[in-house]
Amino acid sequence: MSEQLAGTRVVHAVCSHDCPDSCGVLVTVDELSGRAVKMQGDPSHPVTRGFLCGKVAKYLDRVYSPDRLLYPMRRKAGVPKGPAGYGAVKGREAEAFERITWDEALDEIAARLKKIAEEFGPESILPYSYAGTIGQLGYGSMDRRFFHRLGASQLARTICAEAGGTALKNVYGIKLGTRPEDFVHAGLVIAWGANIHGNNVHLWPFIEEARRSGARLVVIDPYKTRTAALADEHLAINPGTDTALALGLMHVILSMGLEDREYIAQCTTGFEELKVHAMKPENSPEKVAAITGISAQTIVTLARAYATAGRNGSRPAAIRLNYGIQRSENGGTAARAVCMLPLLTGAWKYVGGGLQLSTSGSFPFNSDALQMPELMLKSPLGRVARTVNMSQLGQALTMGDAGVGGPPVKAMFVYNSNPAAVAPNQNDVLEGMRRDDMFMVVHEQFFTDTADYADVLLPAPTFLETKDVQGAYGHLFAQVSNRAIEPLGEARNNVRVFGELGRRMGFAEECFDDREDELIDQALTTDHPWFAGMTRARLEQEGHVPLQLPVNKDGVTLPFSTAEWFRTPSGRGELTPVPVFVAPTESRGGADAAKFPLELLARKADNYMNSTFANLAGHQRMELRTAGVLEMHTTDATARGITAGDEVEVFNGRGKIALRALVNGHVGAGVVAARLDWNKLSRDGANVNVLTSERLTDIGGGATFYSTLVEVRKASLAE
Ligand SMILES: Nc1nc2c(c(=O)[nH]1)N[C@H]1C(S)=C(S)[C@@H](COP(=O)(O)OP(=O)(O)OC[C@H]3O[C@@H](n4cnc5c(=O)[nH]c(N)nc54)[C@H](O)[C@@H]3O)O[C@H]1N2
Ligand SMILES: Nc1nc2c(c(=O)[nH]1)N[C@H]1C(S)=C(S)[C@@H](COP(=O)(O)OP(=O)(O)OC[C@H]3O[C@@H](n4cnc5c(=O)[nH]c(N)nc54)[C@H](O)[C@@H]3O)O[C@H]1N2
Ligand code: SF4
Ligand SMILES: [Mo]
Repeated sequence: MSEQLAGTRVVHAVCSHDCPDSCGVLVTVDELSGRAVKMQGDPSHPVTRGFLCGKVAKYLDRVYSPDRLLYPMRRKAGVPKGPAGYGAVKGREAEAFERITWDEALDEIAARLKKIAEEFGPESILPYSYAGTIGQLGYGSMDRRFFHRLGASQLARTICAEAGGTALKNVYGIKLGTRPEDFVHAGLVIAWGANIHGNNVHLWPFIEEARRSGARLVVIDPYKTRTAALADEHLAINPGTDTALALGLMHVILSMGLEDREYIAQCTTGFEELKVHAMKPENSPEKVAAITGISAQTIVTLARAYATAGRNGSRPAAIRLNYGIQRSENGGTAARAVCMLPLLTGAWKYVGGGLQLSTSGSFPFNSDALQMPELMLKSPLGRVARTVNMSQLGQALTMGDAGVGGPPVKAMFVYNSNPAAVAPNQNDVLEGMRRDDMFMVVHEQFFTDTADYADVLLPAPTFLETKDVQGAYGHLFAQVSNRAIEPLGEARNNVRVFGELGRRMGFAEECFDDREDELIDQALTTDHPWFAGMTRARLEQEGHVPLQLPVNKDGVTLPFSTAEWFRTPSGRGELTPVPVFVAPTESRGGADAAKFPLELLARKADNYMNSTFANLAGHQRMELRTAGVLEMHTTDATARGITAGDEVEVFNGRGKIALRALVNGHVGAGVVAARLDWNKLSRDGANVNVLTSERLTDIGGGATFYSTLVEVRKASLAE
């Protein structure tokens, strides 16, 4: 435990970044100055247990960064949209923007939005937000009320998890899985498209504890992540082939009769059909080996180990499936296939067995009360507005009516997101943002790549500066995040901005006056038994409160151990429609491979959070090794006359970027990797997303960042 320093107080907060862990955080605040002086993990949190990841351990650098956007600003007359230059994060904006008051900013936004709504219809206004904060209020409450009442386009928030989340719901009916604490009881852990050490580090100690008791960790990932490097076995699967591998494992399990027939009979539907399909010769280990690049022997061994774990008193098998496999064209099917494995072996029956993809669906927050979708009917539209898919932003902004099926986008309001850097097919996104006939507001903490295109900029607080309530997608505790410090400068949180804007628009409904505590109460108002006793007062007192999940006769929570847990239409685990492997168009087995033969993994950085933190010197130092780098296999480098350290051009039909070749054994032949950054920090003002496509996943309409074909050439010296 930490000693409390004299003259300070300690405030319980929750890390609001888009991470499965949702850490409990203790912020030490100096009473006199009101400044946060220390941040640490809350040791009493049962899952996050007192430590923070490397990114957030340095969080005060972010909060008190001299580069914060602290005041509302307006683009100066005549200054074109887009960055003034590259390499500078701060300093250039003074040339492009002038400071204004909040009143001026809100009046201008309201006037412009009103005019645009009258002239083109309210659906020509597009909100664009994702998960800058995953607090319930910051992620989606007053903002949704505002856009619903306005009649603005709805945004399909698909950029991250929609394919996998929908897949999980298709099979189980609910986003829920093995508790992280229970991984200590596993005998075999499979990290499947899951960079646990990099992206979900609080699961790691539970896995390490299991390994000390003899558990094996197998990582299935085309890239040698930190997790893979630390594992017992790394299976470097060919990208986009996970459906084939899952079917191959099923083939072996069923041929050997290792399935759990009793569990299958009680808890699943569609088994016979799946069995016929999985047993086809096309799913034999040999055929699957040719597709996945994993040997037939390895597939047989893994299938047997997986299916027999948990039997005869041995420790069970747990799959940590994460969102890596579903950022691929057929990633929804792949996620469904993997989700079916524990239904065949009955791994759910054992403590420490099963699968975890996301636990977010187990928090019964009352999102209807927070977001009030019924306000759409009170808008001038008088009906539910059309939906625009955020993973096709380039198309929505550049193709007029054809891109959005209705009035073209004439205004965009960006908050909780940095689409200029994170959205696919970046060249089209930036072309759209450059349009002079589009009014753009950006609510941000920093001068991001997206801020460069704003007409009006609004300052946002960090999670230390605001109050919220939060669930998690990697554990089962609800938490309240208290405001530790006053907002810096003139920062205003999402709730306040959209409430005040509602008033300026003349929306008379009282709901636009609700503030944090009222919204938290509304979020918790439900008679769902899993939230029994979950009140704001209790959360404020205890910091974190566990969900009241059902327990069995031994008092143990065992999701999907019995049929009552399933929320599918059949009330069972659904094994149909049977998953069928189809090679992504953009993969070595796909149609475009002749032209662009290399599979690019356009990855996340271990020390950033998507594009967040990329502008901070301390975080950049931790990422030095992979900054501006293309990781290649020696075969592919040699074939192109490239040696480590060479400048290379990475290109396809959508765009190109200049990077430095790194031959480090992290990728296999045919695969290259580069990671996200801020565009303006790179020499040519672009990041990997100039190469990624707007093609959508097979399920859920998600983005396909990991189905990207490219070619690489040595940069010519003349350039
Ligand atoms: N440090 C850090 N932590 C983060 C984030 C971050 O940017 N940095 N982002 C946060 C966010 S938004 C999310 S959604 C989560 C995501 O957490 P993860 O789901 O772990 O996300 P990814 O890193 O996208 O993908 C995981 C792994 O899948 C691998 N992969 C790619 N294609 C395939 C494939 O076809 N098959 C298989 N088997 N594996 C494949 C990738 O190489 C990667 O190592 O992490 C969160 N945590
Ligand atoms: N190539 C490639 N592209 C990817 C991915 C990938 O793996 N590869 N990952 C994808 C995934 S999984 C995701 S989730 C998306 C993430 O995309 P985004 O959700 O856009 O994530 P960030 O880049 O973290 O940007 C979030 C922004 O929100 C701001 N913010 C934080 N808190 C608040 C707040 O309270 N109010 C307001 N107004 N703003 C706030 C932060 O300052 C930050 O700039 O990126 C996707 N893009
Ligand atoms: S980013 Fe994730 S691991 Fe890091 S402090 Fe936040 S919740 Fe915890
Ligand atoms: Mo994400």
